[in-house]
Amino acid sequence: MELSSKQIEQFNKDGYIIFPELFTSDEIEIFKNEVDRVSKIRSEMVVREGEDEAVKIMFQLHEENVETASPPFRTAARSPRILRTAQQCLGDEELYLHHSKLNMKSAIEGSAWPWHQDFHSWHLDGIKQPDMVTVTVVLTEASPINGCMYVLPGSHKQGRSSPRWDDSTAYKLWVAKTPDMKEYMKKFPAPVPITGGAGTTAIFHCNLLHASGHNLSSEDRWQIFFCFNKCSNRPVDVESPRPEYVRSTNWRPLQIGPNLITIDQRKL
Ligand SMILES: O=C(O)CCC(=O)C(=O)O
Ligand SMILES: [Fe+2]
Repeated sequence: MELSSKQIEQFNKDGYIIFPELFTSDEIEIFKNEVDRVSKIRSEMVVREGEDEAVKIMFQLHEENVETASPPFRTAARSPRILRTAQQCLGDEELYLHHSKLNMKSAIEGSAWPWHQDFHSWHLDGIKQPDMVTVTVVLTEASPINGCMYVLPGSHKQGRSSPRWDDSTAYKLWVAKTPDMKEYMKKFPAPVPITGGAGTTAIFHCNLLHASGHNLSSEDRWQIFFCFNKCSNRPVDVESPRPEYVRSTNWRPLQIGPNLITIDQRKL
């Protein structure tokens, strides 16, 4: 898959592009079976919460030789639809994955992610330049009622705003300060929801402000995130680095692989 120069221009201007139902229903079926399989694994990379131990996040599905390794998600991360899109938006062919994670926002209980820029945490990981993008694929239909993501168009352009640490939600992360956020909402076009059928995919810049709401629906919302960095922008050493599954040190450039996700790749 090759983006047109118009699409790259749109990415540079708005900070994101949405591709409706980029993965087929057969591919989504394979992904969902993988989600069921991996979510049963007991590992620090499978984060559970609450009394019923519902899985909240699963990490590192794209890697080899880890407990959560998933050949279909590994193939997806290297597919032209994902890797080539990231390469084109970053204007660099040598990329690696800083991490991947699958957020399972559970029915009724799955809570909001406040407005934030991802690059805050990644800068603290030792990454100097905001030359990173995330490709996210919705694995279940995404809608406002099930807590779909929203992006604030063009907000990546203002650079990094000074964040505040927020531990009031289940996620605990650096978020945009409320007075700043009110200003940004006046300054930039209205937030855009990333909605659509399963397989809908979006790419967004690491400084783009984004958020998502509570899941008020009766179905879980599953969404995977592949966070790419330029190999030339790999992190410098930091004191007490976060674990490998969120701050990868596998800095070898990813090679483009097959485009289609097929059942055979389960055994790869
Ligand atoms: O799952 C979501 O809705 C948002 C997740 C997110 O922004 C993040 O993991 O940084
Ligand atoms: Fe985020």
